[in-house]
Amino acid sequence: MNGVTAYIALGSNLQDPAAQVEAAFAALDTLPQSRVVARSSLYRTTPVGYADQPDFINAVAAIETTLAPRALLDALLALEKARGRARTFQNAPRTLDLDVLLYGDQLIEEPGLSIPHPRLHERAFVLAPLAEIAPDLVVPGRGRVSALLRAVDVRGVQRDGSAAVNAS
Ligand code: PH2
Ligand code: MG
Ligand code: MG
Repeated sequence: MNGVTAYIALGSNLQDPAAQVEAAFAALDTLPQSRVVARSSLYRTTPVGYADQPDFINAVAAIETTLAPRALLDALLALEKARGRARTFQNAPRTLDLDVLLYGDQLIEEPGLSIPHPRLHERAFVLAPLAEIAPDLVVPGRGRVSALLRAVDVRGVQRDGSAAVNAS
C-alpha cells in the first residue's frame, strides 16, 4: 500500500471502555484501503472538559490508508455509530469516539474536519499515547510530539490503566 500515515485517537468511557477500545483497534484494521501499523497501550484518563462522568480509556492508532480524509472521517463516524454512539451534548460520555489527529502532513479546514486536530497539542490524554508510538512526529504548526507532551499536565493520565476502570 502506498498510502499516507494517519493518526487516530480512540476514547471510550461507557460500556466496558477497555473492550470498546480494543474492538475499535480491530475494526480500524478492517477499514477499506487501510491497515493499522502501530497502536499504543491503553491509558486510563480523568475526564477533561465535562468532569461529572466516568474515567476514559484513551489510546492512539497509526494507520496507513489510501482513503481520502473525508472518506476516512465518514468511516470512523460509521464505526462510532455501530458501537451505539449517541450524541447528546458536547463532551458527553460515549461508548466510542474516533478522532482524526493527523493525516500525513496535510492541513485541512473544512466543516466537520479540522486536521491537525485543533486541541491535540493541549490534551495529555492524546499526547501520552501518541508519544508512545510517534515521539518524533512533528505536528504542523505546533512542534514535536515529545516536546508537546512535556508541556502539558499529565496528572490524571495513567498508562495500562484498563484494569482499574470499572465497567459502566
Ligand atoms: N474526549 C473529549 C473531552 N474530554 N477527556 C478524556 N479524559 N478523554 C477523552 O477522550 C475526552 C475527554 C472530547 O472528545
Ligand atoms: Mg474527541
Ligand atoms: Mg470525536
